[in-house]
Amino acid sequence: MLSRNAMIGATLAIAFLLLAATVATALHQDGLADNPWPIYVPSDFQHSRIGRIPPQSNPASSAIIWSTPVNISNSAGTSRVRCPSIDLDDALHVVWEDDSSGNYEIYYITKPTGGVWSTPANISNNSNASQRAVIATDTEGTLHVLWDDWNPGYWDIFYTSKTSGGTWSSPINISNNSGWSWSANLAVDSKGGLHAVWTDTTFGNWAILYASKPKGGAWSSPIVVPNNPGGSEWAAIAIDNNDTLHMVWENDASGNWEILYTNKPKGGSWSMPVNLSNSPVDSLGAAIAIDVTGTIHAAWFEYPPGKWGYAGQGDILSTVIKFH
Ligand SMILES: [Ca+2]
Ligand SMILES: [Ca+2]
Ligand SMILES: [Ca+2]
Repeated sequence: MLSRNAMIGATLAIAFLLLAATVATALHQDGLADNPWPIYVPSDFQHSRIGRIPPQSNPASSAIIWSTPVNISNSAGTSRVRCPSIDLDDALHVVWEDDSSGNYEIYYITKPTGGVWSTPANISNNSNASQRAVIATDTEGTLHVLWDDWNPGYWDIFYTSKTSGGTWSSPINISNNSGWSWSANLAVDSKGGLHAVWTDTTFGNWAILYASKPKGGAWSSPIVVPNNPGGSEWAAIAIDNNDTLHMVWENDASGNWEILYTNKPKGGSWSMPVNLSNSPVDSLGAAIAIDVTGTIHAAWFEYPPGKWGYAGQGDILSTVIKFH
């Protein structure tokens, strides 16, 4: 197993390397599987391809050498990706969505270090649209996956897990409300507790909901994260070495989209949001990661007027938040 710091470092690297894809899929605003808006996916990710960064042979070199992309979904249908969502311990774990069965399903694939890719496994396995999966591993190697599922009539957040060497559990509905619930993100604390956030319309305005699950326990009832007025969506979450949660998301209360930030110490409450972007143009597609020093990094797109919705036409801004 990699050390926690190494995992954080690797997660940070992946978060930023995949920022373009994250931002691109974040433009899929309305949660509909049949969204008429095009989803821009960089060509390297068109078929759920990922690359691997080999060890640097020359530490002085700033060049990153990517391996040859491999098509790991190998599907006749459409494989859509949120990133694809990747986590790693001593293996790579990847989830994505694919409609080759006739409806979108969540597929899982893994590759042990030095090994080969497994056969994709359908882990949602229902007749409804299942999409936007995220995956995380805990300290014992148990895999945890969340995704959006059309319930039907409204979107809910579904959860399944798999212990090391075990099988996938029956999916359960952790949002279980009549609003639209979508775009979940997941963090795992040092005790194996899970922390989920997602966008939800149940309480009027689009809001960010939060639910947690202690190791071996049940999911809590979701609560609304303290919020500005206006709509909130697309939360990204990270957890630091003290098990403090850090979250960024989009909010339009100011009249344009801004990136807000809040944190929640272990056992504490969410802080009041801070506006990180504070710009007159639309600020969208936030990502967050924590490096080995505990410094928190947030990045997002700033879109010039009239350019919203076109990946690659915005500027990527980043903010460093220092707490220690
Ligand atoms: Ca399905
Ligand atoms: Ca719901
Ligand atoms: Ca802005």
